[in-house]
Amino acid sequence: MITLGEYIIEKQHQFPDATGELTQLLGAIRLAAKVVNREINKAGLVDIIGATGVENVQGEVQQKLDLYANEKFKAALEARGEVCGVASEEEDEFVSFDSARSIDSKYVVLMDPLDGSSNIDVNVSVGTIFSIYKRISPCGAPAVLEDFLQPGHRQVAAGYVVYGSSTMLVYTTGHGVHGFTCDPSLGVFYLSHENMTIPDDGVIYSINEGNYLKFPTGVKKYLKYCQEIEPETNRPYTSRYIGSLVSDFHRNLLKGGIYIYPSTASAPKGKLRLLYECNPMAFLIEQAGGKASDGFTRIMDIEPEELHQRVPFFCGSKHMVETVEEMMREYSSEE
Ligand code: P6P
Repeated sequence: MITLGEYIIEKQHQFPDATGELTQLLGAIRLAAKVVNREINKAGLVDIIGATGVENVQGEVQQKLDLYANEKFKAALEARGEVCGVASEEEDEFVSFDSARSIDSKYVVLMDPLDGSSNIDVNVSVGTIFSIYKRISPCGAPAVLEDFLQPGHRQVAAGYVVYGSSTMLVYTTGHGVHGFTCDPSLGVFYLSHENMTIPDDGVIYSINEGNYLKFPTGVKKYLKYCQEIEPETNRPYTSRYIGSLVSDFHRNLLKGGIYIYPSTASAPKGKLRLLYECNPMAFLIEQAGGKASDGFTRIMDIEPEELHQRVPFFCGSKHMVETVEEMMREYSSEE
């Protein structure tokens, strides 16, 4: 039984300039995850679920736990002094940490503090997603926008917390994907899934088929392919869609599968955000042997243009993503 903290320290020699700062940073995320987990587990018992009536920059009504999680992760990251700034789904602009202990720090964090929060009131699992970069701007100055608008292939670490039937923290620093399960009696994350890999093929597809009529032709063709009866290729596949990216991603990572949130007629760039949803998940899935693209371009090669930009997202088992990409290319002229 090795704890998350012990594992990070044991592996920190893998970091190019292991000075313990990234170790400290991941420790801050671990702490905030425990605090948020505690509130989620009793959300039904205290006045903390439900909407605040306030809209975030996405135009989405913020759930109280969204804001709670956002504040706890920001506070933990600022207090640990390894981060000079944070960008969040719940913040219109990035937040620079200008205190003496943070202004010289060399990392920035981008996060979705509580993804899928509309599921909280119905007791469906939700998650936190985080993405970590080295700053570009010089130490001693506040973080600037360019520190956050970096392509995904420059991430130094990424991960998620899934607050499900058990609470797990899954992360990568570019040396494989490793999962830790929280023992609620001790509040300790123990290594439970070392070197997680996604099967090259799967039989699960995750997509909101309610948007079918608005999908690109390539996606419609892929859904038809998934639903054809061909036992020798294990079709028809199984449709599983929780409405919580972290939960769908985590299941597909373990069992094989594909998650698709494509562009639609009403959302030409799709719904998911490049910087704090797609890039971290893309880093994880590639480290696990899978693939992530916008249907045409590798997610981690997309040059960001603004903090909350959205991209179409195809992510999961390598062969499944390649199959739908082929159909997207074949029918792209019909859009
Ligand atoms: P829809 C949650 O809001 C989220 O960002 C993801 O977690 C989830 O997969 C998706 O949106 C659900 O969106 O449009 O299908 O309800």
